Amino acid sequence: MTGKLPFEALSVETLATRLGANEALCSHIGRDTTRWKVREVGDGNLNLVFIVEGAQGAAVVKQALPYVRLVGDSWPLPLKRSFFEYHALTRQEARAPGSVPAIYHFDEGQALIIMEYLSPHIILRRALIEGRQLPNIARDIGLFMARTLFRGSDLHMATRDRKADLALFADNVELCDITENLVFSDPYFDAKMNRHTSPQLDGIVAELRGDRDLKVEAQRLKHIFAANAETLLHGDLHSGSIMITDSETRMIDPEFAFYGPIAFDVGMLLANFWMAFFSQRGHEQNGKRDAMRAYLLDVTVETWSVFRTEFSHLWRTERTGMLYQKSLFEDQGDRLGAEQALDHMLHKVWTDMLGFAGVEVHRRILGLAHNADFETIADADLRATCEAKALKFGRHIAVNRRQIHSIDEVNTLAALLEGENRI
Ligand code: SR1
Ligand code: MG
Repeated sequence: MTGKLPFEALSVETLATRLGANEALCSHIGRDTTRWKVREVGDGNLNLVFIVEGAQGAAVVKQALPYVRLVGDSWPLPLKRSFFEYHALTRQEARAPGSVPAIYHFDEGQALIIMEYLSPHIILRRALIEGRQLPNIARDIGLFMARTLFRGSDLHMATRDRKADLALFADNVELCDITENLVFSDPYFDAKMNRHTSPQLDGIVAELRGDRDLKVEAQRLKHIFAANAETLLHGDLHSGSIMITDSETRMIDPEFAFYGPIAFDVGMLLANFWMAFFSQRGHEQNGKRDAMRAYLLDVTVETWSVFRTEFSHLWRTERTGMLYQKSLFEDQGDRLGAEQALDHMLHKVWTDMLGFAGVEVHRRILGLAHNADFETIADADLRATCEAKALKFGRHIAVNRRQIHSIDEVNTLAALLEGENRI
């Protein structure tokens, strides 16, 4: 296949014929296509994902479709998201080595990326629903976020390179548009594709949509998201974008990558841990999940702590960009000045992170794209009870984010809400 052919979606039936001469794929899995086994395993909202197994190994072939898979061809979406995913993966690998799948081949015209098959990894969200406690995720994800977010910014990069990258990713307009609408606006009015557990949540949904402080805050956060091109974000760093084993963690799917605020990835990620926490009550058929709940809150504490510590370390050792130059601080013997600026920056990340986390929780319960943590709770009353607690939590941290000073405070609130038994 060459990039010059018109785009054509792959299928289980056509993949071997169409990619049988692809050198990168053949060299990883074997050339004998009669021995290839192809499965389509995409369970995300947007793309096709194939696992191709050959005599020598396996690989993943991910292909964008010209529309949103979740909705269908009534919602067109450009193929170029594959280009942004490819470029984001290469930068993430350079900035946080070993944190993403290896790329074997990219075909822009066919919007496909051939990459490492991660096995026996599973999606982190699934593991959390099953009640598995993974020992390394907080450290691995905290390091990934600090390294990619610091090293992709003007704190570290040569500003000419960062500006070129900013221009490259600025064209990821349609994927940003999805986030701008689905995360920051749709949950707060009667948007066409919204859905929620009804009638159980009707009352609280009406309350949130009438909540002026919340709506203003969501728009302030949208403004920060759209107008603060600080660093190259993953852009969709939820627990469905992370693959794990007991000892390994890899981030996948950065097709929403663009230059935005440092706090966005951190907030989205922590929101997904808090949603996992609130959903545990719905997964207690085989026993109580008290230990899992305690684990999840510990994970939020450790993730934030690892992120802060690594970001601070990089600030002290790799601050080579045009922001907060060492010539103004350390080179003049003013180490405290550099520490003061770091404190200011981390405080802003903290405050904005809470806001982004709050609206991410809301959109997964009120908007189009729900998450399996809640969706797999079959009993609608039980699901609504879990969701209502999460909605209250999201509202509190989004609106009060400037008055909340520690992650222990946030987790105390989560535990209090979790203990409540009425909606
Ligand atoms: C229409 S796409 C819906 C959601 O799926 C992706 O994973 C992103 O989270 C997006 O917001
Ligand atoms: Mg995705």
